[in-house]
Amino acid sequence: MKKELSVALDYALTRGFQIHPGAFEILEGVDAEKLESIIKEIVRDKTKQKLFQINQNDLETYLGIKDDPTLQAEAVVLFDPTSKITTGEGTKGYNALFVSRFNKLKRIISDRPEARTLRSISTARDEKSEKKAYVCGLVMSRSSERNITKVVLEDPSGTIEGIIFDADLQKTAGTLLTDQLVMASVVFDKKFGFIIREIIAPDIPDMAANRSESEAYAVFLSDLHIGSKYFMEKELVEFVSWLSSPDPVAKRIRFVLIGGDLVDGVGIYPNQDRELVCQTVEEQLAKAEEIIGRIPEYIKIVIMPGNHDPGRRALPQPAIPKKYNAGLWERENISMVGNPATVSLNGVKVTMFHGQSIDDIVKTTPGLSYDRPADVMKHLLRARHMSPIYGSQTPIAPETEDLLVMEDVPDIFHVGHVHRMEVDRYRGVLLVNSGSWQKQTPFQASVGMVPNPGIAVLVNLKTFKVFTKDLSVNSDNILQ
Ligand code: D5M
Ligand code: FE
Ligand code: ZN
Repeated sequence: MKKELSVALDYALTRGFQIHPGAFEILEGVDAEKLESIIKEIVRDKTKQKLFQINQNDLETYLGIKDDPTLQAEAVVLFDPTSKITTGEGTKGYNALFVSRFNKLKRIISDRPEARTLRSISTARDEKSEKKAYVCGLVMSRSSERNITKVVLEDPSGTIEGIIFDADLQKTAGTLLTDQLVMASVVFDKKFGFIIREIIAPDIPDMAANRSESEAYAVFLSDLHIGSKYFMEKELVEFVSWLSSPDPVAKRIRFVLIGGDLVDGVGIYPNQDRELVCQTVEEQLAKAEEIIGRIPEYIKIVIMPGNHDPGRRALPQPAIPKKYNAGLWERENISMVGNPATVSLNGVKVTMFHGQSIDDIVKTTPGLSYDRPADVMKHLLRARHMSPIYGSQTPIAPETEDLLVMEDVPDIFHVGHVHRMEVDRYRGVLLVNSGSWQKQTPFQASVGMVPNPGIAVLVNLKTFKVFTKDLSVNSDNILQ
């Protein structure tokens, strides 16, 4: 028994109280530092009432953990690419994809006041105006040499190369992602050609977030990698058991979101079989179902795929196909969605994206690192696109509609993939990278990636207060 618990029990017993076994069980689950005040308050109140027994009901009332019917649990899928996937053919498909990207992002950036005088690139090039003209286009390239930066933008009418002299603006230009859309003001100079004076990203407006009316909590998880030798099964099972414990926070949880890499998959990287404990996707998903099945049924669960899950590899990804595990699909409290997806939890809009593009962005953008995934997430919000860079490591399918454009601004942006739990905020949006439940793999150790696995992120959807539940304590999650 914990020392704090025996002290609390002694306090009640020496004052002539009897403690009911049901009450004792609840007390065992209460945080040590809260025990003293809880017991003192109950003893004080019940002494006044001359009732010298502490039962389960007393504790549930005091802790506010009685099943609260006013706690809403409404999960609605607002956007899911699964049924919208209509991949085009080859070059034609990619042309359609980029036309769609340009049009959608131009519509978004047109809300900016500067867009009132927007010119097409060919018009701006013909006019060669010495007065400021605004153009917008996808970033084809950016390059820096000898104190100047050059940026090439493309819209459906043509391309334009602009030069930047200003040091601060060169820094901004240095963080532009290839194939993202930006608006730029240019002036024509007889000696240098077009000089860029401003660069404006679509970005998100500063907005007050939607809030849940009741204090329901959501849990953010990702990168479980079930089936891998390094999957932290003991810790995840312990966390899942905690969900049905009498802990007052656990009792308020109504949603669990899983942001991809539910399982480790098969044949994802060379010689993966040596690092698997379950050799088939079906076996891995059966184990996933067994663990997820222990989550109380009143909790709504959303499952999105990542690059390790079955289905297709290219973005956008459809939901994990039913043929691999019908059980997950058949559960009433589970929604299987594609990647990316947007769900409403009691009115709070959550955009979920596994985060594959982070690898390409970290590699090509100065100042970004795997340790700070939330900074990369800010770039995605500014670009209003989940995966702008085309032709690098992240496979993107030639969809006729670009489903990776972030059309709606979320209240919470949930990403995973890099196995580093981090929480931040950007312009009223809560950024959650939900880390992982897989210990450091030999590959990660070889490239110096240090994950912080085994931490669940919990958000009170009314107050947006964030809590973490760290199950990794005392577990040797780093190989080395
Ligand atoms: O990816 C976890 C992280 O590790 C993610 O940032 C990519 C990186 N990673 C994993 N395997 C590789 C290989 N083979 N090359 C490059 N980067 C890699 P996860 O999706 O969980 O495997
Ligand atoms: Fe992962
Ligand atoms: Zn991943």
